[in-house]
Amino acid sequence: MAEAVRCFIGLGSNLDNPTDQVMQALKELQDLPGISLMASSSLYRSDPMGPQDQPDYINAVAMLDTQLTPLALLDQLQTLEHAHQRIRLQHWGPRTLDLDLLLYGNQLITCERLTVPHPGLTERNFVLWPLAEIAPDLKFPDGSLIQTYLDQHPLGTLQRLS
Ligand code: PH2
Ligand code: MG
Ligand code: MG
Repeated sequence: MAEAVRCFIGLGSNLDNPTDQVMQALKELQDLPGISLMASSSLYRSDPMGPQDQPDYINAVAMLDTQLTPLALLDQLQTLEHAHQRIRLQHWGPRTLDLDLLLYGNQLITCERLTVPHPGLTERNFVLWPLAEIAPDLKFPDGSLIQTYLDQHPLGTLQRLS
């Protein structure tokens, strides 16, 4: 069997009880075939990035090991998004569940459906802080350290929930 690859997934929701959406999604990730959930961050409340006339988000990050290929993993994530009644209406607009593949081992992936590392990864405090909580020594594929980006994108109004 192929060796498992360490991956990180960003979770976000700002509709229909976001806390439940994210907690439920973490459970569902655990149950997906070919995926082992290794760790999950706390939940964080964040101000919306993008259009401001939308509710606050709940964000979190999950660490998993998988034997799925990147696109097979993406299929699984999108199936989960659909199961949460995710509808794409507006760019950066409100959503019941967003599951972003942030990192797939040290691989660089650019294809029509997928860009990895996720382009927003090193820019968004609501991704960086939960990621650093579960992987404080993480090195990105380009060799840069997560701690460097935390300094550039401080916690600000981002709130870690207990
Ligand atoms: N996701 C978006 C758009 N804006 N804002 C926050 N705070 N958190 C998100 O996860 C988020 C967002 C599109 O994916
Ligand atoms: Mg997103
Ligand atoms: Mg997305």
